[in-house]
Amino acid sequence: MSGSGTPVAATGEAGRQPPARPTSLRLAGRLPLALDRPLVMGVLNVTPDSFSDGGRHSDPAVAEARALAMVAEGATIIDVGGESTRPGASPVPADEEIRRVVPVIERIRAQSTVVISVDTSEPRVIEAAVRAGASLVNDVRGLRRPGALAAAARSGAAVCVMHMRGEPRTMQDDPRYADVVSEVAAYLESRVADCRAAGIAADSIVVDPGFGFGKTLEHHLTMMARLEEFTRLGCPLLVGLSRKSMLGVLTGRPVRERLYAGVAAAAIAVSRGADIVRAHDVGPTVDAIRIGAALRRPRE
Ligand code: 7PM
Repeated sequence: MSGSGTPVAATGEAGRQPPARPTSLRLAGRLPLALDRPLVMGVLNVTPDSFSDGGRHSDPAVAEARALAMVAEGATIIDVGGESTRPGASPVPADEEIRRVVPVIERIRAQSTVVISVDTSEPRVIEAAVRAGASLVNDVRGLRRPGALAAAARSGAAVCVMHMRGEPRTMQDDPRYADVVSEVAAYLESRVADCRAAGIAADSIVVDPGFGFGKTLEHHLTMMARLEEFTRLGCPLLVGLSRKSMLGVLTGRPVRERLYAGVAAAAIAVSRGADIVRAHDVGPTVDAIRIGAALRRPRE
């Protein structure tokens, strides 16, 4: 199993053997999730202000129907989020986040065996969401809020720790890195170590370099070109590129017209080692990542 104690340099010095990545993800209260093929995590925003679906899913019945449609299109995970991480968005009180996500999680859980993930940074939301049926905690803040890491560990859920420079409010204010890949990898490595120290199993930790979170186009292109370096952390790798501004910059297209760019990016990310792709357009992404998987280098 990975995470056997020796710190892993993500910079890949010659001669260092990276830890083998787990072939399945251990989840709260259910069978492990096989990672022998890439998976799609469908995005379900239950905020009244989401940039790409305009809060159309804030009614629990509508959100449930959207989740089941994504399952039918081939999503293996549904990521339910009640806080907007839009740059400059105002914070949502935990009670409000719970009111948004818990009824939706309960409804999906009652209708489907799909893996449910909760996109949150708040300890009380983590607790309530896992109790309602979520088995993965996806945190853009990497479980750095006071109490979040402990709440995730107590819940038994798997976690996805993502890299973000600063906070949503400030993350796009002139981000600078000497070497974006090594800095992001070093951050993820330290978050994984903290998760392990809090008692989270090595095969319950997913890492995500955080496309769109405190990086310029140049940084994004560098992370894509060198995506395989993140697999050396020894954890399953998740990426979210769907509808993001880098696709808009490269194509000149607004959010509603970024489908083809997004599926191209998903296929390439999978060909370079991504195990899970977070996407709004599930059906097209399922097809795209089949191509990416077929074009993967044989794994170490
Ligand atoms: C505004 C800006 C609204 C950004 C929504 C977003 C990721 C995530 C998000 C990701 C993981 C979006 C993002 N992105 N979680 N949550 N990885 N793990 O485009 O890239 O959906 S929110």
